[in-house]
This record gives sequence, C-alpha cells and structure tokens, in this order.
Amino acid sequence: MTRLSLAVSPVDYPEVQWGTFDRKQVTPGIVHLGIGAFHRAHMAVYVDDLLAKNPSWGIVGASLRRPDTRDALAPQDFLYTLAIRDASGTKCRVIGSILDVLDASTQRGQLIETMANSAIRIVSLTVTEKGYCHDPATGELDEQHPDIVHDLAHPDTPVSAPGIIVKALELRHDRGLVPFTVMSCDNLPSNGKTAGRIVRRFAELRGGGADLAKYVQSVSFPSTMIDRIVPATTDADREIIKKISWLEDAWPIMTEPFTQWVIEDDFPAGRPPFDTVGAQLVEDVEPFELMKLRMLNGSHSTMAYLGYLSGYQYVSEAIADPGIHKLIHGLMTDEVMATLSMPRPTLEAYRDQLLARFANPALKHRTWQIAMDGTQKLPQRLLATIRDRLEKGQSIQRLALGVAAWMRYVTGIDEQGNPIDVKDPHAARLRAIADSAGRDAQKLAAGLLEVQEVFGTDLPANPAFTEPVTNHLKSLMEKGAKVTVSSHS
Ligand code: CS2
Repeated sequence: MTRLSLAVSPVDYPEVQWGTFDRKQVTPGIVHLGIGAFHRAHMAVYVDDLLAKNPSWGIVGASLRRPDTRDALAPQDFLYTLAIRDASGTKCRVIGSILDVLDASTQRGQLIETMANSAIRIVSLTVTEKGYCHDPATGELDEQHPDIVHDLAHPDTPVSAPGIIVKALELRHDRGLVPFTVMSCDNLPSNGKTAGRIVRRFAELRGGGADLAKYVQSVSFPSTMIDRIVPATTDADREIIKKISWLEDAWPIMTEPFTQWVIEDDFPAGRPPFDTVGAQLVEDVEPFELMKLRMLNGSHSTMAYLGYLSGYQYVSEAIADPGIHKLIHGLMTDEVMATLSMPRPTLEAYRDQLLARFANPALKHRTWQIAMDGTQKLPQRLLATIRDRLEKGQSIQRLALGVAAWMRYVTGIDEQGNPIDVKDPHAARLRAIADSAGRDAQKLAAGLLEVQEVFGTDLPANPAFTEPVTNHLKSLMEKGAKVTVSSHS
C-alpha cells in the first residue's frame, strides 16, 4: 500500500479530503512545542484551513522528549490523516500545515535557531500540565524541578520548555529582533499568565543582564481555551484509516467533530487571521477557560477514576452507566455551574453538549488515558471548584467523590486485585503513601492530603473537605466504585 506523502496525487484518493493550498509555497511562521495528537487534531487543523490565503504561517513542530513523532511523520513529509468520528461514521482529511518536526533531544540547536528566526512570530505550546515544571497548587515555577535545576546550570543546552523559550528569546534579543508571542494551548487556568509567570521567573533566576530581563518582560503570553477530545491513536485506528483512505499513515489522529478555540487577542508580533477559520478572538478568555476546565475536564477526571475502578475501559462506556451519568450530570449542574460566571442557559447547553460528546461511541477514549497525571490535573479541575464552594459554605459531595476516586486509583491496585499502571510524575511517592496506609482509608486519605503540590495547606486543614473525601474513600475501599457511585449520584 502507498504511504501518504507529498508524492501522492490527491485525485487518486477521493475518499480523503485534501487541503487546497500549495505546500511548496508555505513557509514557517509558528513553532509549536509539544507536537502530540492534541495539537495535530486542533491548532494544526485551524492553521491548515488558513494556509491557502496566508501561506507564511506554516508550523514547525517540536517534541521535547521523544523522536517518535518525527520518525513517524518525516517519511510522509509530515502529512497525516485526521479522522473525525461519531456514530454516523468517519470522515478523513489530510493535514499539511506541519512543515517539519524537530526532536529537541537530538536537534536542540536547530530548534532554538528556528525559534530565533525572524520569520517565527508565534511559539505555541502543548507540553501538558507537567511540562510547565510548576507547582500545580500555586502555579509558580518549581525551582527544585530536575529540568529547571539542569537548565539553570546549563542555560545553553536547555531541556525544559521555559529553558528553551528563554534561550531562543536571548538569541532574538542579541540579534535585535522583536520577541515572538508565546501562546499556551494547555489545559491550565489562565494558561497564558501561568506560562508568562514561569518563563519570567526562569529568566530572572538564570540571569543574563537587565536588558534581557526587560526583553523577556516585554513578551506577550495570550491565554487560550482549547477544546477537542483526542484519544491516543492505536494500531486498530491505523487499520481503520488504511481501509478508508487506501493510504498507509504511520500516525493518523482520531478525533470528534466538535472543536473550539478561544484566544485572547494579544499578538504584538502579528498573528494569522484565526478568526476567519472558526476561532473566537476575545479580550478575556478566563470565563471560557474556567467553564471548560471545571465542566469538561472536571467531569472527565471524575469519570476516568470512577470509570476505571468500575471496570470501564472507555469514557463512552462509563457515561452509559446510569449511576455515572447521573453523578456527572449532578456534578456539573449542582456543584460546578454555581462557580462560573457564564449565563445559566449557556452552561446548561454546554453541559448537554458535553454529555453527548462523552457518549460518542466512535471515540475510543480510554479512562486510563485521562487518569494520567492526576497530581497535575486535580488542582484546576476539581480543587479550585471545591475551594470556591467551601468559601461560600456550599456542599461538595460529588466533587469530593472525584477526589476520593483519584486516591483509590493511585493505590495502584484495582478492585479485582490487579495492578493499575498509574502514570504520574509523583507515582512512586503516591504508591509509597498507599503502601504504608494499607487498607486503612483514614490513613490513606491523610497521607495523600499531605501532598502539598496538589492540596496546598488550606484544604487538608479544612474538615468540610477532608471529611467527605475520607468517607467517600472508605466507601470506595469497602463497597467498590459501582455501589459508591449509585449511593451518591
Ligand atoms: C482530558 C483532556 O486527557 C485528559 O485529561 O481531560 O485531554 C480532554 O480530552 C481535552 O481537554 C478536551 O478538550
């Protein structure tokens, strides 16, 4: 079977939709750090839509850790298939907005040079929550983080996102170029502000003179709200794509029809007309971000832990369970919505749309995938909502069940006694806490509540939080997830 590449003639493959721009005319204007499936299903698609009229905004992608994306996409000229799936079927299109992918672990110099090129006006990021090397509870740079310690000692050969950004900014400064805009596309509250705080703090610690510090201060960090559900690609997906397109693609991306992008319009170095291809440019992204993080991601994490423990591999299976459906509906309606500033009818419509998106049977979105990196996700997805409610003396029953389910999950043993592959930067520490607590829910909750990067110091000291969490955990440990969900939904 023919491999997807620029040598393929689109007319021979009519089952697939092809872009209308001439790839040879496209030049890079954006460097994207973290070229995973999420970026390729989201921002790269918006950019693909605008290249016909705006060819100077091509993307050079970079992966910070592994060469696998580069290895898969280089032989196909960085083209890949995007498969949009729901119950009605699968639609495939070829995305050509990514011109190159650099692997930072072996091509660091080339990556930093590219970022320092005057043609690059935006550096965007999807490095996941842990890529910010921050303390999730405070949002501040974690100065003890091994990558930050490394980059402060070796500022010319950085490995972290802040280290790479500051090094590229230094080169631009030395060359008399304007800074690029840094656009975060990660699921963090005020993601632009968070990125800005971290990069500025890193630059401060690293030194380099007052001029460089001033230059870094002048960089703009617009916030964005990004949304599209993107399950990790499997070999079964590769087979599906082959059967539809008749082309071999080493790394297709599977996603849902829904897509949303809300961007704070703050791009002094220029930006493509994202608004002409469906993005919303606004002055303040925060209300959108909070709505998405608390409604979508808060429900996702709750469903991931409870769903996994209940034996559901996919989100669509979990939400089909009447107890989980009722719990998630109640979580959004009775607990999350009151903490948001959007009008109630908007929130209700958003909730209903989310419940339908979660139920998409064609998306094989694993609960295990969402369960990953809980220490990085819980603070903005559940705990911020909990803090807002506790401040007003409101109940947090369902939110606390999500937190307790995370606690049960990170013990690393499922309800049948089988191991759970817990992926988290703090997995070993969590496991040690769980091992020393044994089957004692009180001890387990108390031990995990001491993880300050997650809970801060306020929540562990507040019985209105610790009591419902501990009670739920006890129930999860004694009665299991299904019974606990049905008695609390
Ligand atoms: C998910 C998100 O993996 C996760 O933690 O909650 O990736 C989610 O699918 C996206 O934020 C949807 O926009």
